[in-house]
Amino acid sequence: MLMPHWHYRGSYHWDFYKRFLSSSLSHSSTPLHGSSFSLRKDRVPLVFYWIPWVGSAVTYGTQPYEFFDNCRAKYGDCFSFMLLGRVMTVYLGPKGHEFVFNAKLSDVSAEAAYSNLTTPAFGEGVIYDVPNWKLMEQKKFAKVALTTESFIQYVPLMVDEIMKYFKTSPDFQGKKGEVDVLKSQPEMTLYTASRSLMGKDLRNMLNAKYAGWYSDLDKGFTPLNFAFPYLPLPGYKLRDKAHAHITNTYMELINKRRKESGTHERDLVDALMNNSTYKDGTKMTDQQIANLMVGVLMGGQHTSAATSSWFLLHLGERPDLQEELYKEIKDTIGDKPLQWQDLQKMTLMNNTIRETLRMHHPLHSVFRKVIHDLPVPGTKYVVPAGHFVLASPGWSMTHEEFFPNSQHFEPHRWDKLGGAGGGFKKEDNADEKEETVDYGFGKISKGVSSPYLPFGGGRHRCIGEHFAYTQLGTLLVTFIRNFKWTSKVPEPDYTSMVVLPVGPAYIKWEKREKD
Ligand code: X2N
Ligand code: HEM
Repeated sequence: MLMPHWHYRGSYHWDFYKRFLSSSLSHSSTPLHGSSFSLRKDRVPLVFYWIPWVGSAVTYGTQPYEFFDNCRAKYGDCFSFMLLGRVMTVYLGPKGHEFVFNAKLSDVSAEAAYSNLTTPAFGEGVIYDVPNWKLMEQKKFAKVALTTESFIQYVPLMVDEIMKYFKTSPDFQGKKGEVDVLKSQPEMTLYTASRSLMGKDLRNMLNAKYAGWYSDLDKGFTPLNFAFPYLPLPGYKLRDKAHAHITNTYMELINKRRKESGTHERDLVDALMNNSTYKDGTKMTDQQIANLMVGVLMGGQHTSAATSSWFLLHLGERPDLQEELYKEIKDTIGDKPLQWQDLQKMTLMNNTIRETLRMHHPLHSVFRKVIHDLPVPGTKYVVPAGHFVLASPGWSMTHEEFFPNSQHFEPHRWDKLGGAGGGFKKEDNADEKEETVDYGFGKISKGVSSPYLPFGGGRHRCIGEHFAYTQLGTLLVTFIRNFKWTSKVPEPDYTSMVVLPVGPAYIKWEKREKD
C-alpha cells in the first residue's frame, strides 16, 4: 500500500468534491445569453429571458405548471430555462421521469443539487452531505423503523395524540368552530410523528421552549437556501442554535437509552441505535444519528402536513365524500379502536390520499445536477456538466393527457382502475410481476415511466411512503369519526418549501353526532 487507507476515505476529498459540486461557478462553463446559448445545435432550447441571472425565476417560481405548459407549447417536452444563475433542463412526462429518476450515478448528483437546501437545516454527515453510497445506507438504517410491525405499534399512539389534540387545542373546543389547517396540520403532524418515530420521552418534552426551537429550525428549511445557504442573516443564526439544542436533546435521549438494559424496537431512535454501522465498518456518530433524525422528521413533517391540509380542504367541499368515508369506517370497524390492519381495508380512504397527492404533489420539481455530459435519449441534445435536470411528476399528475378532468378532486377515479392499477402502476413498491432493483435500501420497481409518481423513483425514491399513508390514514379516519366540516379550497402557493394552500385556510367544523 502506498498510502494509508484513510487518505482515501477521509473527509478531505469529500469536502473538496462537495465544494466543487455546489460552487456557483461550476453551474455552467459558457457565458449564457438567450441567443449565443441557442446557437449550439446540441443544446436543449433555452426559454428566452430578459433579466440576466434571474432568468425565468419569477414565472417558474410562482406558477411552475403554467410555466411548463407554456414552454411545452413552444418547445415540446424538453426545454431549458434560467433560474437564479442555474440552467435547468426540464423533461416533462413519463420519459422525463425515466431520464431524471433513473439517470446513472456517474452522470447526475442529487447531493450537488440539494445540499445547499438541506445541510444547513439537518446538519453535517447526513442525507445530502455524504456521498451517495452513505445515503443509500442511511435509508436502509431508517427503514427499520418503517416496517409493518412498527406501523402496527404506531397507529394507536397516533390516534391518542390526535384525540388529545382535539381535546386540548383551543381551535377544537365546543360543538362547532373554525380552524386554520395551516396551523393545526403542522402541529398534529409533529405530535403524531414525534410520538411514533421518536418515542414517548421525546414527545413529552415538546413544550413551548421546544416549539420555539422547532419553529426557528423550520424557518431555516426554505427554498431561499437554494440560492443563499449561509448568509449571516439573523434567522440563520437562530436556525443553527435551534439545531444544536434539538440535536443535543436527541443525543441525551440516546445516552439515556444506552444505560437501559436490553435492546428495543420501539421507534426510529432504537432503530438507529441498533443499526447504523456502514458496510465499510465505520459507525455513525451520535451527532450524525441525531442529524439523520432531524432530516427524516423534517422531510416527513412538511410533505405530510401539506397533504393533510389539502385533503381536509377538498373534503370540506365534498360532504358526500365525508359521509361515504364515514360509512366505510363504520362498515370496517364500527366503533372499535382503529388498528393499522383496518386502514388497509379502507379503499376509499386510501384513494382519498392517493387523489390528494395526485392534485397536490408536495414537491413540484425535483432536481439533479449534471456532473458528466448527458445526452437526452431520442434527441440530438446533450446536457452539459454543470447544468441541472428537472423532473415534475406533479405536472403529469395534473395534466389532462394523463388524468382526464384533472382539476376535479375525485377519489373514485381510482376505483375503476382496479387493484392492479389498470394501466397505471400503483406508486406502491413493486409487486411480484414487476422488474425490481435494489440500490441498498430494499427492492423497488425498476421502471419509473408511470405518470403517477408521488414518491419518485430510482435510487432517491422515498422511503416514507408507507409511514405517510399510515399517518395520513390515521388522521383522516379520526377526523371523519369526530367531525363534519366545510371549506373552500384555496389556490396553491408554489414558492414555499412544499406546495401549500394559500393561507389562512379555514375549515368550519362541527362535532359529529355519534349514532
Ligand atoms: C426569489 C417568486 O420564490 O420570483 F427533506 F430526510 C429529508 C424541496 C426539492 C423543495 C425541491 C423554486 C420555490 C423557485 C421558489 C430527507 C420528504 C428530503 C422528501 C424563484 C424570487 C429533500 C424546489 C421548493 C422549487 C420550491 C428535495 C424532501 N420526502 N421530504 N424565484 O426537496 O427529498 C428531505 C429527503 C425539495 C423543492 C422553488 C422559487 C430526505 C421564488 C419570486 C422569487 N422546491 N421551489 N422530502 N422562486 N422566486 C427531501 C428530496 C429533497
Ligand atoms: C424521497 C415524496 C413523505 C423520507 C422522496 C422523493 C419524493 C418524495 C418525490 C424523491 C426526491 C427526489 O428524487 O429528489 C414524498 C411525499 C411524501 C413523503 C409525497 C408524503 C406525502 C416522507 C416521509 C419520510 C420521507 C414521511 C420519512 C419518514 C424520504 C427520504 C427520501 C425521500 C429519506 C430519500 C431521499 C433521497 O434518497 O435522495 N420523497 N415523501 N418522505 N423521502 Fe419522501
